[in-house]
Amino acid sequence: MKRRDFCATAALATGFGLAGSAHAETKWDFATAYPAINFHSKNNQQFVDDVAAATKGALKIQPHFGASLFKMPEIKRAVQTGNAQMGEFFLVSFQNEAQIFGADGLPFLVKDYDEAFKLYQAQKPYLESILDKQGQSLLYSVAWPPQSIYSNKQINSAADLKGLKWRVYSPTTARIGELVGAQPVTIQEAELSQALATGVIEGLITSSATGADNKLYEHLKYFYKVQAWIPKNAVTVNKKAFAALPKAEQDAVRKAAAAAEERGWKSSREVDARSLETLKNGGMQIIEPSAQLMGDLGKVGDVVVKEWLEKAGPDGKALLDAFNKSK
Ligand code: PCA
Repeated sequence: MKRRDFCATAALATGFGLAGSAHAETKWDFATAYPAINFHSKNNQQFVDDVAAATKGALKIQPHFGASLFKMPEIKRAVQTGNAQMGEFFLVSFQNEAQIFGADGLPFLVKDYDEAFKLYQAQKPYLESILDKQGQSLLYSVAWPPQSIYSNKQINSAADLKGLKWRVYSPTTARIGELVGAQPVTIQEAELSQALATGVIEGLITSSATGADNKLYEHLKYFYKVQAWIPKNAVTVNKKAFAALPKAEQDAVRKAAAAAEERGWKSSREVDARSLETLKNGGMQIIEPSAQLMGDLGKVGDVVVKEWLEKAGPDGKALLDAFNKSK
């Protein structure tokens, strides 16, 4: 899908002829999975606009929101193979490929955004090296708001999750579901509303933002603010496509990416506060979880972290050590 067209319109219009003024224009596709109204999507749009402005239109990136080009689980591979030059995907969904991708989905490791950012710094060298081996380069990574529990019934302890049709998006959320005796079902964000409307799921763990984007209050009544982890999206670029750019355009992409990362983390915090209001206004009960529920989830979390460490080996341990030291 990569095109590098020679654009001579301007040259012709001003009468200078082709040879001197023709300039190359590169067009990229940017596959994303979340709706255009989502804050990651808005941040990506700003990134695209910044690149267009900095390169005076020489690098045109076309974002495709809402999983319209590829579904979320396909996006990483699409960038790897060059079927899309850029993509955004949810890191923890790829934990089976490399345990490092799941580090930011481990329960109760971080207590707030500041710690989530520190965990990211500890995780980043590993992420960069794995992605590089997969033919892509990390441009930026932005956190979702903290992950909390939505349910169609009251949840006061882990026992209340038993039998619940539990939407999952990662190996860890599936494992948690198993440990509490829920019924895990994998559903992509783009299909959430439909899964709720048809009764395929009755509860899930996700952010305030995703709850607001998908009007989850139309189907579910309870939100338990357990804030179990703060996972991230990653935006990557195909290495060959990036290498083919003139140096000035590469610099423009990196610069816009750094700005997008900073802006994205800031808007994530703001969006969390705003989305909680939206949920409340939509009729959802925002509830502080009981000590029993937090205690139960803490135990489940310990099992999950232990199992992750076993699978992640020395790199996983070094990552967590680096994070703990930086806290
Ligand atoms: N929303 C996305 C990923 C994490 C989040 O908060 C989802 O639920 O799929």
